[in-house]
Amino acid sequence: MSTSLQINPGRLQSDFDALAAIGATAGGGVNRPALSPAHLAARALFAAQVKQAGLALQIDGAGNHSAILRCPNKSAPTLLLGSHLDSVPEGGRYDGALGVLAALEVLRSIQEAGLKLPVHLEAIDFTDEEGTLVGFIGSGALCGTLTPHDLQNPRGGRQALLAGLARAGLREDGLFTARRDPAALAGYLELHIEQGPRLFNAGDAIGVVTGIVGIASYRMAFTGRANHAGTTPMAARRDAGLGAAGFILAARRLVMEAFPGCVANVGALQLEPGAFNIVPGRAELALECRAEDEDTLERLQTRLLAQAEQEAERYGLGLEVTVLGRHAPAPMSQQVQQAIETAAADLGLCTQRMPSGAGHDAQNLALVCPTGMIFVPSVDGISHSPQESSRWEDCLNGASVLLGAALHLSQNTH
Ligand code: HGY
Ligand code: MN
Ligand code: MN
Repeated sequence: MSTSLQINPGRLQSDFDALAAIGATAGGGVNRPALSPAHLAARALFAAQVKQAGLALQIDGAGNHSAILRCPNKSAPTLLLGSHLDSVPEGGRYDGALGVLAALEVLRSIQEAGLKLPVHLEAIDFTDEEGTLVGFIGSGALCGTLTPHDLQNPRGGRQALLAGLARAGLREDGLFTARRDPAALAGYLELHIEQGPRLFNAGDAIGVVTGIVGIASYRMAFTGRANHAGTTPMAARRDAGLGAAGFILAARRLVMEAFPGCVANVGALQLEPGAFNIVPGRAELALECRAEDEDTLERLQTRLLAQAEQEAERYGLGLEVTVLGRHAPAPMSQQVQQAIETAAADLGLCTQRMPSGAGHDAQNLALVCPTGMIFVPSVDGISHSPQESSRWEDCLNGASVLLGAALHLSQNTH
């Protein structure tokens, strides 16, 4: 396979800068929640770049946007490369964006070189990777893991989902038409920033992802009794805020003492009615927990729910728990990991194999085709923040490894 083939660094840089300007926030971040006007504007830019490159543009029933470079054999399978253009609220400009634009750049470079591969190539931007609405709408629909039940009480709320779908011109029942026949997929490769400190601290250029954590999301509410903040004796209160506070601290202690390598996070907390002079009668929190394997995730979920019950009892409170979503841990393909390492070695880049503590669309694709991820260093490991950044040289290395691995994989599809 031609090793002289290279990506076009200047073109990737100008695409990246143009995209980062969409939904840009102070401090260098972006705010492009799934199917928000800013996200739709980012998709419009991607579509324009695809057309400008003379590639076919495809938008499926789940809103996934793709550039397609077909090979001469019409019945050939498709090698998918991609990531996501949506962001978390007040997020960073590299998370997802780098992977989508690098995938597009790989297709353009191969097209310009006139290379004829035995597979079709597709650069895809998946809908709602960040779970602002549901979580993995696009890759879940494509892989067949998304169900109508997932849309009834999603973690972003049903009204926000319906508003987003309407804004994007998508229909609930249309989402499921995005499903692909796994036999039509040769594999999936995703370039992504690590979003953690390992590569940056080790001075390694490329991370070869071995597996992606499983993630469970809950909405929890501790329920007590709203009362007068001035006249209700401290010992007589049924203060819902105490249940939430006790649980947050106990969850941290539980994970740090009994679940090494796992995480639990309460990312949102709301006290109601929410006034200076009312003892809160309700405390609602958004909980996520993550583990690298199925059994540990199961045990972690059980222990956290038991802990919540304990805190509710301690403060004389009720407890409401709603499961909002669960994505299984996913091992990455050995074949794809090998292709990534070979591509990095061809470029003289040092690699390390590592798990992903972040969730990714790849954990859905791993269910239906050989899947792998390429990580590049995040400066100080910061992500999901306007301070998220990666050295541009590392981003270019990642895009070059994506090109090399795609070429390797395209020759070894079976
Ligand atoms: O939340 C995550 O782990 C990913 O960034 N979506
Ligand atoms: Mn991401
Ligand atoms: Mn993210």
